[in-house]
Amino acid sequence: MAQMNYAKEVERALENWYFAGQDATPTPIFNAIQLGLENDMQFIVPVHTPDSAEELMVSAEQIKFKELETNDPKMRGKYFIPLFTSPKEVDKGEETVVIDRTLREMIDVLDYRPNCLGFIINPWDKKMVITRETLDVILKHELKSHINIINGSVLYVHADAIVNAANESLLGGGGVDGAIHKAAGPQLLEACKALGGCPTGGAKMTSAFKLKNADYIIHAVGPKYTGDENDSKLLAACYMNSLELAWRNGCMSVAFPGISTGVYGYPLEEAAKISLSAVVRWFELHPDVTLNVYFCCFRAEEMEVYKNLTQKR
Ligand code: AR6
Repeated sequence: MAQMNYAKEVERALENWYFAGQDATPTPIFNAIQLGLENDMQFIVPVHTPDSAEELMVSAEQIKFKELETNDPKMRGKYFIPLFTSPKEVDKGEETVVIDRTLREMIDVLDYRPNCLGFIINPWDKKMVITRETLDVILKHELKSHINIINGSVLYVHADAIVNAANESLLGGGGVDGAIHKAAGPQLLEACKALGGCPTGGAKMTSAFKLKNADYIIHAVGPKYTGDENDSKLLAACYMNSLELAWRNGCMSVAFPGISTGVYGYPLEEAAKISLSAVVRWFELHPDVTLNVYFCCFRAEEMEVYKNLTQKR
């Protein structure tokens, strides 16, 4: 993966954290930051105009910060350093000169900045305050693939890959398939034509085209529910093949709809159990891989089923 993509994953995890609402866990964000730390992830840091880039490397004195507006005398003069995940996030606020710095370098800066309380990632929009204490927690966080249940359409979740519930032709249809094709634009259909279809249980990948919250679309073909015992094998295969494809293409995050639970008629609870077991199985088979997986519940009853299942576990 390219260096900047780790920061992008932080940005995506932050978007989803806000999208998921109050009870959302920050685990995907911690995963993204930890993985980024291990891979020299760079953030964009606002600076006063540097005298020379070289001087900046040594002193880091030019880093801009925001002092706290507070009446508390103990907090006076204390501040946070802003870090941005992308130029788009920088552009949401006041104009500034910026430099790229690895998170590791920025953590070192804290050692000789006693008044600095920590960092604010993306302060102009969906921000996260990382105090020194939060940073300690993140540094101790154990990287681990994670399942997040999200209330909302897969189309609005930010992930390297979003999964489409397609049919064997891969040429579009109703439900989430129709919505994804509409959002991604006509180029998606052209790309799908070139794939030559896909058997039930399989998955194929394209670019996300006009869909801006993802880089890839994985077209997974779920089974039409018949009640036959083979249904569950094919549905599990869809999830496992999608994760395999995502991982082989360098993705760190994948968002799923409830494959086969709409037009294809798979009973919700059964399908939810199969999807969770399949993803957990894939995690077990890949203990050294960290993936942020999102199950997107478009309908209230889907959320209900996933919540019940995950609370019991
Ligand atoms: N936006 C987001 N999620 C949706 C939407 C939407 N507009 N519509 C449905 N879902 P389905 P399937 C969720 O029926 O059962 C197509 O015609 C829905 O709540 O889209 O696998 C294909 O071309 C459910 O969780 O897919 C195939 O022919 C999930 O998407 C066939 O339907 C899947 O429901 C596939 O049927």
